[in-house]
Amino acid sequence: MLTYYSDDHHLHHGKCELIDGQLMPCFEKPQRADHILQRVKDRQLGDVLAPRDFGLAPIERIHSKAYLEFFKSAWARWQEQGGKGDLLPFTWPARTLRRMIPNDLHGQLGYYSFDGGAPITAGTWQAAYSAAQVALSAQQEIANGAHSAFALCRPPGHHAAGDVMGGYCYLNNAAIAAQAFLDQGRKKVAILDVDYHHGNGTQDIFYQRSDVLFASIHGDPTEEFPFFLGYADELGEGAGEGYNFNYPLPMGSTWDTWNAALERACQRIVEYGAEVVVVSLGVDTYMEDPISQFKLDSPDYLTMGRRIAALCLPTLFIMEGGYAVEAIGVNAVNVLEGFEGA
Ligand code: SP5
Ligand code: ZN
Repeated sequence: MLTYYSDDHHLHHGKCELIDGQLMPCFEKPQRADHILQRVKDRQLGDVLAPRDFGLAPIERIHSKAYLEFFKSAWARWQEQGGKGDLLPFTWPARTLRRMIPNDLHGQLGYYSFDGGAPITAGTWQAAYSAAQVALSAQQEIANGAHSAFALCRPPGHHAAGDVMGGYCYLNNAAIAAQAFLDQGRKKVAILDVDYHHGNGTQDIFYQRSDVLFASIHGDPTEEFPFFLGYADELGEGAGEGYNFNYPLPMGSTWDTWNAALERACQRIVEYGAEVVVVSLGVDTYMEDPISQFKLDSPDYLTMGRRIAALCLPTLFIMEGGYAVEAIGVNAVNVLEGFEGA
């Protein structure tokens, strides 16, 4: 399997995030992708290629121009103000406030985000832009006839909606790739989101559409981030009704529970008649993950990959979360090796 990867991810390195009342070093850090790349090479998964540049047009199919313009220019505006440190939001248009776009940089940052977990640094735009190009390059590989490809994206994307960043995510790499398949003539794309957290951004983007089926297995949002989306009764809306499936699982879930949900998700993908599968591949379901509460073990990721392979569909793997840095390479590449029947 080919891997697409860009060193540009190093340009994004947030300093800290608020966890349990404490400012902690960001869990979403460059070493994550470095470890995965190293494991891809150690296991000789296949060649590692730099992305092509498909420009902004395929990104604009998912994200609004206003949002992209804001994101791209935010750091320079912050520097003009003499800003020190990362650019982080601190006020959001919650229920009792007006959903409007103020002039102020931090006001706009609140408007275009849903949490304080997506710091903008000097290189964040370039890193996120390159991650989207990595996803598009791997997508193109499959469009050209490959059965699978791995997009080693960083920063991740599945929490980002059309004009909202958050949860370490800025551009929704999986959604951008899924839309590219459709724009090239495919009619039915399934997104299988196996990250520990619900892919709220991806769900929102396709919630009213039937050309993308979204299925997500994740920590029960009653108790887990992102809290405000990801419940089992969210089935899609309008034309999208019946094309959204959430499998929230209790804290502490082990492989057996997780696997039963995977089986149900796979059945939906088969019933749908998907032509291609995009996997939002987070490995923060791992038992040692520092911010998550599932109990998958490293060999389980091989089994996961084998089950996804049994769908017998062209499959695009897009890297999302996973914060147990020492094990992230083994776990992510295990899914790919399981898929390939290694
Ligand atoms: C892409 C992705 O995986 N994003 C995840 C963002 C999660 N941000 C919220 C983290 C809350 C962690 N709470 C941990 C409590 C540990 N004691
Ligand atoms: Zn996650």
